[in-house]
Amino acid sequence: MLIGLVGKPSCGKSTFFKAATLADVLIANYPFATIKPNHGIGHVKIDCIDKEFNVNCNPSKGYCVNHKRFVPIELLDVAGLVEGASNGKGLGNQFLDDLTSADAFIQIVDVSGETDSEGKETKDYNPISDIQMLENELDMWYLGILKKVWKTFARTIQNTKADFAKSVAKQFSGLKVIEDDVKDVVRKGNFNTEKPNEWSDEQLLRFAHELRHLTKPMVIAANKIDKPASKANIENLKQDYPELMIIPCSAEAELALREAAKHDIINYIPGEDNFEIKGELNEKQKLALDKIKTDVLDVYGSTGVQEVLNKTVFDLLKYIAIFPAGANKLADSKGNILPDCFLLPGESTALDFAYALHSDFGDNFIKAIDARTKQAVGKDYKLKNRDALEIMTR
Ligand SMILES: Nc1nc2c(ncn2[C@@H]2O[C@H](COP(=O)(O)OP(=O)(O)OP(=O)(O)O)[C@@H](O)[C@H]2O)c(=O)[nH]1
Ligand SMILES: [Mg+2]
Repeated sequence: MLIGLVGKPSCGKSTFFKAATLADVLIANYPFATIKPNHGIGHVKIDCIDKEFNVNCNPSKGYCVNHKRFVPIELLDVAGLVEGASNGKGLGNQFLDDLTSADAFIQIVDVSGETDSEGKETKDYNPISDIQMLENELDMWYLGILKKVWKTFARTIQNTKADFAKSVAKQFSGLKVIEDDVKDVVRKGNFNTEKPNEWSDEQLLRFAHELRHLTKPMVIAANKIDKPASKANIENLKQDYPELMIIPCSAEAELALREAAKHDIINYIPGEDNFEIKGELNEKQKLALDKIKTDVLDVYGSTGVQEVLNKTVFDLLKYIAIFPAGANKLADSKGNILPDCFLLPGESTALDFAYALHSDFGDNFIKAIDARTKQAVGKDYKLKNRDALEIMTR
């Protein structure tokens, strides 16, 4: 699972990334602070099943606090994108190629109105056009990728009478394009798949747009909610983009809380609406934490960063979390209880899960046992979120 953080310069991508990963990255109040991409591990948060079994788990990856399990996902923070990037403005859009294999994007939008379209400091800026700008630039990026090979590709399809959807999915599998996506796009857009060689530039752009839309679904992280103008700007965004998932957040507040927790100043579980002060605070720390409490947590119920990650994985991508678990014992051979948790597409079956564990498990699958009910299920059993299963093999 790879999720890309995209947005205009200075919207807070690196701050969001650092809050989610605690990796050491540059955060700065000038545009194009990030040049090389930052790759790191963040987490989605689920109710661990260890509570139901009256045990405490020992995750091999991620961690668990108070029966809240944090399951790792990969995050990528890239440079800022500006209007005209496809023509080389700013840092261009070549750097997006690091994101071709991303499953989804989180678009960070600075809703404070304090940075302009290029990320420079300003006042009373209306962020409404930022989303449109970014989507256009992403479309132009996809168009560029398609155009590089389209002529030869389209001619070959036409000459060999190859299946259009299959060929496109194969050619662009690196972008996570699958056959069904292509069929969907073709059906909706009425594209002539017999003669792709004759498509106009406008048609190819429309195709790029639809394909990008499907293969890089996106949530909006409406960032900097700790600033005064943010609330009204979010309402406007929601009105203008009713079809988008818009989640308020303050990356800066989340980063401050996670760092304070790391330094043992507070107890804080990401995504919660409160924290507990542990040690002696100096006046500055006290003020900063008070401000986070009153301006962010009390108003929005959390900093929103964890919610953005969870909604991306579970609501937008519709993934589910599955635990490998022995029907009779929850520990692995080393005595670790429920060490693993897998994120799988929502449509997955028991057999898909077996293959996710190991191809041998898939090849030799007999049945799966539900660790809760001890009932056996077959290969076509449709997995449910937080299922705990043992795979029985030949
Ligand atoms: N008030 C407030 N400021 C924030 C928040 N998130 C980020 N910032 C500030 O916004 C500025 C830009 O943050 P970065 O994380 O470097 O932004 P970026 O999107 O990575 O910028 P580029 O790498 O230049 O594209 C910094 O001064 C941050 O401290 C937030 O939630 N609230
Ligand atoms: Mg950055």
